[in-house]
Amino acid sequence: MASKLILKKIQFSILSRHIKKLSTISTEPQFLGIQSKFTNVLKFTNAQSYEPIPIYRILQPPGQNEDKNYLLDNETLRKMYVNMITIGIMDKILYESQRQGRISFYMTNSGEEAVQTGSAAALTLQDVVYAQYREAGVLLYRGFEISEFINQCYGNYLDKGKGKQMPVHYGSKELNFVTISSPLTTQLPQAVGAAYALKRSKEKACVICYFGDGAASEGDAHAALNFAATLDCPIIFFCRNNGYAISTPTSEQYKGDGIAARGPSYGINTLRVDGNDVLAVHRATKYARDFCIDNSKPVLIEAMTYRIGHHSTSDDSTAYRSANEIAQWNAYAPTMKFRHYLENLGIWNEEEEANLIKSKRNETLSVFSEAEKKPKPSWKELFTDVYHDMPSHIREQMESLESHLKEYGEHYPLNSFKELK
Ligand SMILES: Cc1ncc(C[n+]2csc(CCOP(=O)(O)OP(=O)(O)O)c2C)c(N)n1
Repeated sequence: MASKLILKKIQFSILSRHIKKLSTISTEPQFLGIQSKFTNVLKFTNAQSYEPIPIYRILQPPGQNEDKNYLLDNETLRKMYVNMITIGIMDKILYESQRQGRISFYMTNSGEEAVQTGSAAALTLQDVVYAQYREAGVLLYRGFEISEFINQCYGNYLDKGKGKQMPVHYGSKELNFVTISSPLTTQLPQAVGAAYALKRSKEKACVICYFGDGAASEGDAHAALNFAATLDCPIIFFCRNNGYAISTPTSEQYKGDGIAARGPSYGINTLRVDGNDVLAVHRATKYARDFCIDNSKPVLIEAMTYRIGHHSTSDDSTAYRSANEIAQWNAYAPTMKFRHYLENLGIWNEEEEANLIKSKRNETLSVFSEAEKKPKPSWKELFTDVYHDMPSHIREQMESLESHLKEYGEHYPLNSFKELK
């Protein structure tokens, strides 16, 4: 009986100590990793729970008033327009040259001139560019010469890549433009690494990484966005959402509110912009750049646009989209919108347009015929620049080809290759 009483007393004392302990905890512990509230309403959160992210724009359709709060100087405006027209002229000539069998492959930029030019004009040469392949206008704006584009497409001895890459895989160390690689999305995690290095160097610059809506479906895109957010990297993820990944329309690529909707879920400040409005793209990129650099954090921009040309010379887009759809976008082409704006400002006219087209066309054609005559890089360059120091197995292959050519050289077009001094 006595022992039962003692046991009860012990139990009572443990219980009262426990109650005391609970009453000293004034607030409930918070789940780690999120900041949210409790609810007693059980319902799905889905696309309908949110307002779609709006599309920022400045240039209005003809007949509507423009937002006059964003004025760039006339010289910049003209440079941007010249850039947009030049890409179109270069595209036309190179596209036709592929059709004639003079180069092996080409990809046009038609419809995306504003995306490329507006963003490029908001950057500095210190910013590092990682591109996908449809960003020739960015490189042109940074100062890449028409001859450099064409030499690369021909893979002649003046090509910086020494003919090792397919056409349109440009790169320029001087212009801080990392060489394009064909496998989609590889540039995203690499760009984040470069942004992390920039952060550590404390340089006042950022990385901009361009990619398509299709590339955004690769796993590497997730890794890149999450790394950039958690490591606070100064990078602008610039998605060119042009409606298609070759023949796959965006309706089959994702089911949510585009690419922009992913930004907030990664904790990344996000903008959606009218990619056919060069001024809006410029303003958004500048805003993003300032934020990235001042706060050492990433920004995601989704530029809504339309790929007017075929995906590449290997594609016939009329097999998966209507001529009417293309015509509709052609009527709202970004170059036309911008030209209208410049004419209204009184800094562009019909005569200047005709002169620009004529001079750029002539320049491109003359560079083109020069490039075509230039020899290819020495066959030996096939083996160099792959490794910093040539490994023995590559050296053996080079020597084997050398002795083969000594014996059978007459059967090869060796005089179309440059001699290595
Ligand atoms: C890893 C990988 N998968 C597939 C391809 C083939 N491919 C080349 S471009 C492309 C479509 C990419 O579309 P998007 O990213 O939207 O860019 P866009 O061509 O529309 O500018 C595909 C599937 C590739 N190059 N790399």
